[in-house]
Amino acid sequence: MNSGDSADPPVPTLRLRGFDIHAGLIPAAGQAGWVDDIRAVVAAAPLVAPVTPGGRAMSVRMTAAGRLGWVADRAGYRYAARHPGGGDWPPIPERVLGLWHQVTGVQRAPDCCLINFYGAGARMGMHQDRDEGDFTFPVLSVSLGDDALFRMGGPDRTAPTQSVWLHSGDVVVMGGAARLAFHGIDRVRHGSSALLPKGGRINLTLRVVAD
Ligand code: MD6
Ligand code: FE
Repeated sequence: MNSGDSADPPVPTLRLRGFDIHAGLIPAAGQAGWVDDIRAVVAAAPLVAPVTPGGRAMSVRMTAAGRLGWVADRAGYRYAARHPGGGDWPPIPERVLGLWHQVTGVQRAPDCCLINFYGAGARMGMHQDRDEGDFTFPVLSVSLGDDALFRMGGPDRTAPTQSVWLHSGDVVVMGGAARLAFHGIDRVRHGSSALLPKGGRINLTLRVVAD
């Protein structure tokens, strides 16, 4: 169902390579409230420019909300109980939790809401989400702001891939057979959305870490 007005028509789900894509699930009129919530998280837990264990700068900037945040640095990729600056991660906003329960049907709250910010030129290489302890839970992703080209593959890097443009308000669920599928963001059309005054894209990914 929609997370906005109950009179909104139901949103059809597109299923591609096992990913469920709910286009426009968050109505345009509701998106500013999401951005306000994310700004409050970022004020308490600032975005950081992560470095891969191999020493390469990632082009996205990241922070998180929840019991655990996902971090990348020279020591590796992992979930951490604190922001790299030393503070606690803020709680996951209520509207974000509401969407998780509504869309996934999972009773348990997610442990982590990872926040990725894509400025001009940012992208994300093909990867699996596999730092969690239990892959029976899905990963839910929310796109806000600029359009992004999302590439979906299979359980190994050689599997054929399929791409779809994600727009502001789209929600993707990666679960079941697709839970360990490779995926990434090839490019973002900077300035394609007016949601953020200076452009950019926000992606939230919600995960049960089950540590
Ligand atoms: C992004 N998304 O949309 C990157 N991960 O910016 C992800 O890496 C992702 O969309 C797990 C499940 C869904 C996703
Ligand atoms: Fe991912």
